[in-house]
Amino acid sequence: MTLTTLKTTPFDDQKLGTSGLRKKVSVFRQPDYLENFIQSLFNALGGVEGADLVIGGDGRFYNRRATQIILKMAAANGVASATVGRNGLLSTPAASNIIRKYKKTGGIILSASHNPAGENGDFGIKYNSSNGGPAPEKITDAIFEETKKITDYKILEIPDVDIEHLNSYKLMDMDIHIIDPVEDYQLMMEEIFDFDAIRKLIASGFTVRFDAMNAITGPYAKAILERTLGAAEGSVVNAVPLLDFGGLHPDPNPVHAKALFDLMHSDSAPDFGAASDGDGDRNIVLGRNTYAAPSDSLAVLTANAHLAPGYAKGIKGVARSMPTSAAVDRVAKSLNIPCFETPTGWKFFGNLLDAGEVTLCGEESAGTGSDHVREKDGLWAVLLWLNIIAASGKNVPELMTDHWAKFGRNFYSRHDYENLDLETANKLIADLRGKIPSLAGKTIDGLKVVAADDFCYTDPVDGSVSSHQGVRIYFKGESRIIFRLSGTGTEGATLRVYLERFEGNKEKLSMNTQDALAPLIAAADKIANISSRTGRVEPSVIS
Ligand code: VG1
Ligand code: CO
Repeated sequence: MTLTTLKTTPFDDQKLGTSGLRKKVSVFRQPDYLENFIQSLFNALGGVEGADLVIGGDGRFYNRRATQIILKMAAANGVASATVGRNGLLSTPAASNIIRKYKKTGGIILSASHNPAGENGDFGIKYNSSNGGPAPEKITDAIFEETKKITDYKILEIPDVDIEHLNSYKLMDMDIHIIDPVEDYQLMMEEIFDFDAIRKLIASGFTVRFDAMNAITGPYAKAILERTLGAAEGSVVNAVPLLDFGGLHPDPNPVHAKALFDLMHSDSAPDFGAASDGDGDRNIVLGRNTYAAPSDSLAVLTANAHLAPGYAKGIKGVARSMPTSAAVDRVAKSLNIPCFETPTGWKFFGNLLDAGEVTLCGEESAGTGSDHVREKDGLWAVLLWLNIIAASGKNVPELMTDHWAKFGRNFYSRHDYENLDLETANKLIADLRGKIPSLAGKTIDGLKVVAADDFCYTDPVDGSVSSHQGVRIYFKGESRIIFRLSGTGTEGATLRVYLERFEGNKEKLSMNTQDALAPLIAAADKIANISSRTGRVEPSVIS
């Protein structure tokens, strides 16, 4: 066994985005690239001697290779123990749970989440701290600083180690524990939810379809929905995590989860449909002919969470990312609990959850979660929906209709323009920022602007400030448009345009969403000149 220190030079592109470092696999496969980043991470943590780390990922191409490299570097850097999901697999929420439950120093999650996988696809790495959540900006900035000055890294030069068998063994002085990726996660779900009630619901003939999109949630959903809760075999489809996700793009939205949407709008629709993303932290939920869009889903879950044993005492508060619709704000108001608005990305919920200020959190991008872990959690949301259905005796369409009748409806949609020329996109946003002072008071296509700003967030717990989090334009009548650039893409730039309008008129609640938002869609193009600047006549993805 040879412990080596190898010379290296910095890469200039290792800045972390919304959730860690995401690049093409071909970038990660460059000599020393991954090693640079991992050593920079270890350095940014002040060294990892004696640390206990969790390692796992979503099963995509390069997951296993990266796991091997990280284990050899961890041992060489004096890590005390590494807990690894078998075959290097762990969903993001499961990893968060292991860190918290066994009081680990932190975890390295190997995933590019919803980005396509395979040799020509994307790979990603992020670090989660001892609270189980994505490292805050203080740490991600420190990692980036290290990547700029790194000179060498430590690694063991040895053959690959066994990560295929549930086992514990030593690598130099480091303990390696290969664990079942599902077991602890399932135990946690059984504590939060009324499994007997859900089992009864399913036994009564309630049918379920869960699309794991060939990514990490397959093994979790099979174990919990089929083997434990009694859903018929085959209820979970695309259940085996594949290196390239079978060519699917596991971003659960109407475009990439089209098969599920088609099924749920057909004559053979089951009672309940759901899908998750690459690393298992996102979810979408559908009923027959009904989509519980993520912002609405957060609102319905907040209003009904008390029906699940884990939240029977009620919830302390909620948080949503800024572009997420204000549907949940209305529920919070009626429950008389605080509602926080944070920048995009789960790392901003961490402090609020740790401080006990909030119980539930969510993002418009199909992420919902609670204080049970410090990540969004796809299967958790699905189980909470099932628990609510079992306890209330109402199905998804009834829950949605009742909700809108009580609270009104926040029509909401996100339009993504993907793979734009980077310069064009940056200029579009820069010009928008410049326009902010002149917007207030203006009337655009009959819509009166009441306020405009570039979202700047001050963390209520530690006072840290994050600026430039999205251009917000508010219109009279509780409508708004938000513009921001994605921080998770790997090709060009993605412009996200978020559109929202509140409707309280009972006759108009069942309008088509895009129709309901049409005036705002037109105004967005007028304000940002999207089509003339980018040459795009329509978005790449509408969700
Ligand atoms: C996107 C979503 C954001 C989410 C992030 C990570 O970020 O909009 O809500 O937190 O992905 O999700 P962006 O910067 O591309 O808009 V995941 O499932 O990759 O951990
Ligand atoms: Co994800």
